[in-house]
Amino acid sequence: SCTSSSEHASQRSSIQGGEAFFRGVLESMQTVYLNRNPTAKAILDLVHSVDNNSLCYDHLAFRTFGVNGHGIDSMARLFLDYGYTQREELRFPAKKLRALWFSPPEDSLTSNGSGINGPLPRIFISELLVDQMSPKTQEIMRKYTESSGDGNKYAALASSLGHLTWEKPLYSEFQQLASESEYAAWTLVNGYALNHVTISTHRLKTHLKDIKKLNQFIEDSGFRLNSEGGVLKVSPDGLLQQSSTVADSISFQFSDGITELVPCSYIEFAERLVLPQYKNLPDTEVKEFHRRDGFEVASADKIFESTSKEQLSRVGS
Ligand code: OOG
Ligand code: NI
Repeated sequence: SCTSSSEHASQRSSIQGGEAFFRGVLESMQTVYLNRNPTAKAILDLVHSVDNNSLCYDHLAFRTFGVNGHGIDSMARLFLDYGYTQREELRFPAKKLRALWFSPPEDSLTSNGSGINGPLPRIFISELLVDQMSPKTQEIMRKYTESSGDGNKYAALASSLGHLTWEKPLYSEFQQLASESEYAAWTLVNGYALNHVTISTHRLKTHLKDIKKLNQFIEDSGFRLNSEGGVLKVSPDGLLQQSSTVADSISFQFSDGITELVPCSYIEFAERLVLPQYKNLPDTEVKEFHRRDGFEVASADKIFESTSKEQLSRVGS
């Protein structure tokens, strides 16, 4: 039941003998993420302890600066080279962002593993439309991306090492970006680091497969969920339901010696319901491709807020 397959016609790309290496890269990205984000680590452990089964990832997400080759393409390359297929574009005009998502290769080994060793996840990569920002903000983003030289060619390497491809910024530069775009400020200090992993709730085995029950369980366990527009984000067709935690903060030493807490990463949950045309299939026969695929702009717009000052500064749960 934890297998991944798809009917999508263009998903014929192959991962072949590179699969172990590719999964190793993802695993390193995840190690960086788990070491920096105690909430994500604790929640993964908690869900594992209750639902003592293989846990599947719905998707992984990254953020980028859409300027001079440092945007979506810089991170997408790894996934395209290992058999992923580019899918739809999502636009967020108010946030000056765009995103693309990628579906995994069909022939990846059917795996009984968990997380990164389970069915390969979808990939969600966004980019800030740098040209649309104020001159002052653009100047900072251009300064760091340009100073990284060919760093954009090594986005996946940077992500798996947990290293920025550019120098650490000044605190005042971080603040300037934060005043205009929290996404820009996040990307300046986190670079290509994994922004979140998403647990596929419908592939859990216990009552937690119901995302509403999982949300309640997470909150009862003392964790805060992103409340922007309501905790549960539901697509207009009702078939894609998502929620996420508020990002952890991490101490970051700026190049001027100032050390401040900055937003780091969060964890998301997604339940994909069975498409109407398959509603009579017995539960045991339902595969991932029978379920709602893709992403939802209005929901994503609110999930981006998981790293916002407003969500991080909320008191209590
Ligand atoms: C991505 C927010 C959107 C989703 O699943 O729709 C998202 C981000 O915060 O970078 O994760
Ligand atoms: Ni997501």
